[in-house]
Amino acid sequence: MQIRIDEARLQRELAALATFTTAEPVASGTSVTRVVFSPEDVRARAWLKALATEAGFTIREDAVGNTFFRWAGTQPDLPAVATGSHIDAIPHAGMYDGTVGVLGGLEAMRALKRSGLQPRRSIELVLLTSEEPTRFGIGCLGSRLIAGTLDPLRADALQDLEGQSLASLRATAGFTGELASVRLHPGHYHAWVELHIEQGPLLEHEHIPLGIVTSIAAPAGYRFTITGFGGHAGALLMPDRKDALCAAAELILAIERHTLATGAIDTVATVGTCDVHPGAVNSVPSRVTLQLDIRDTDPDRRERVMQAVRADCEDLRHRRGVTITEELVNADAPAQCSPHILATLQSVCTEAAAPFKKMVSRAYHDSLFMARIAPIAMLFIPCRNGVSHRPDEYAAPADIALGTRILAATLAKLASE
Ligand code: HGY
Ligand code: MN
Ligand code: MN
Repeated sequence: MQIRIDEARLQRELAALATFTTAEPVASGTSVTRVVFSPEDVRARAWLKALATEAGFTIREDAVGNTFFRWAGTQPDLPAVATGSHIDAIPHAGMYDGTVGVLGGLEAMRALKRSGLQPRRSIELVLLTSEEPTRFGIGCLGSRLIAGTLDPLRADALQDLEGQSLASLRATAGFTGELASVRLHPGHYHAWVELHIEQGPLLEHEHIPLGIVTSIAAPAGYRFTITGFGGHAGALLMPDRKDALCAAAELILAIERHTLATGAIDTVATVGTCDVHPGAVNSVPSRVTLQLDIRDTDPDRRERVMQAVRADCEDLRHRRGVTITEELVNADAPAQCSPHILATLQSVCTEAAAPFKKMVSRAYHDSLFMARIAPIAMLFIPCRNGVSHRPDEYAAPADIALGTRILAATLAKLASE
């Protein structure tokens, strides 16, 4: 079977998808902002559905907007083989994160169809809703609901910064029905394989075009609210202040210190947002909210960092007279990829004489949750300087085409089982 990837068309479609954005053009690359259920997200979804319809695939949308593009196999009742990713993009992101897996998956299915393949198992491309935590503070909403790891009522009550709930936003976007109906159960899929840019420097640095992911690190998210005693920046004397931002600064540095102290390269932590109240230059901050993103391939080691941070919070409460509350947003387990799918990917790469490297994914992906209901694996392609979540994110057309071709051959093998 000869699998020919239409590289030029794939590039055109990636460029077209990047136009569904609110980001201003920048000189450093293609800046994309496409927040879930925004008008540009809704338009991008419609554009993608038109492409899939043109390719002859059937379409199903679930109650949260996960969208399933299906190519029926000769034995359609067998559990399907699936691939997919996301098209939502954080503010001022690049144009390849997630989209390579969705448009690469679409082109892989089209290429297999062009090759004359009649898959035994159906092959399904899945567009997963809200992989990024931008709007609702928690990532992988669509795949969490598929996996049953997020309570549907809690999910529908999630709100964005304007106080709009997931329930209302998904309804406005045209997605109705009970969120509980999103759940898929183990056995629903025969296999899941996600194509994604590495979002790190290793493949490019080692001049290797493909990464076969063996495990996905476990992310956890926490929200800390520090409340002190603020007031007039001139009249409130220093001994009378309980400056919430100074306390937050100590907490942020403590998080960095305890993360580095593990000595493990796989333990990473970032305080990515810091909301200061009242946020006026001449007013002593009385309240600060921090969002912490901490990850590790070892969840116990991640928890030990959190214990050390909590001890420092206790010290800050006493020394600075502030209150500090901690809210758990998510604390997920890592995912191990399926030995069988890893072996399949490896054999496809070997047959294609395509060099590959086995590696850990430190970024999380929808595959982290699809692993709860199906055997999974991920296939990485290099990205320039390891840059991601920035407009200068870049993946070479040849790398995207190779990743798509390996994905296609892997899907074909798995669909024949
Ligand atoms: O943050 C992540 O790992 C993913 O890109 N959402
Ligand atoms: Mn991302
Ligand atoms: Mn991604």
